[in-house]
Amino acid sequence: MNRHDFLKAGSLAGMAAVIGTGNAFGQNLTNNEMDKLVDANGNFVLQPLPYSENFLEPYMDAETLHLHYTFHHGGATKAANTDLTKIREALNSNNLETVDYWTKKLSYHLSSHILHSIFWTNLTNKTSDPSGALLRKIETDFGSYDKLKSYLVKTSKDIDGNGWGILGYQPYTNKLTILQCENHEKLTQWGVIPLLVIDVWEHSYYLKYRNKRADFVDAMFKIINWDNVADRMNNALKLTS
Ligand code: MN3
Repeated sequence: MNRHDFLKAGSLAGMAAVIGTGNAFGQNLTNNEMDKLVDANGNFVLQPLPYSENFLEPYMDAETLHLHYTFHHGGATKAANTDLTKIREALNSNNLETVDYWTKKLSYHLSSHILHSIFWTNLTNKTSDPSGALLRKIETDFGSYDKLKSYLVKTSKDIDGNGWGILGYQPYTNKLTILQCENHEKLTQWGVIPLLVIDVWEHSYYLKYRNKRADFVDAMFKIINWDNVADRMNNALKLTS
């Protein structure tokens, strides 16, 4: 499938070649299971690190790694389970009063779980440079590895407050890209593939619905193409099959 077909079909199958099939993050992670973020019951789990706590010395000290992994990553994983439980309770009791709060919390904690799981597996105990297909893609999208490196270094150092520097793949444009991520989430869960989106910017309803965003959202459910949503879900499922 070429890129045009990929975009036309809204298919994300092309991503499989980039991120590896069979798991969410990468082929070489099947050995350590660090990428299995949920257990058989759908609860979030903190997997063992793929190395010992002093493996990254001296660049990352064992004590920092221990605290970081156990209390920050581990704490977020635990909290994400609480958030999910609260959302399930709200849905079961038909009381949506608190779902904004818990959804926001879940995006914060689950994004932490996801990004930390990637972070630990991104690191090893020897220095290397990108090569092969990754290097060629970097050269196409950034000019050279040196340019990517200075761009990622600069944007990571300049993040306001807490956050992450991220090199990512944008499937909709088939490009590697850099993100400055403040905190963890800005209400996203990293890696989520949009299936159904509702545009609630004012420009999408102001002529007909004036200030009544709620009426507009209700009306959208008269015109949603669920076959299209189903297609998008099927394509997304292929990533992990
Ligand atoms: Mn951290």
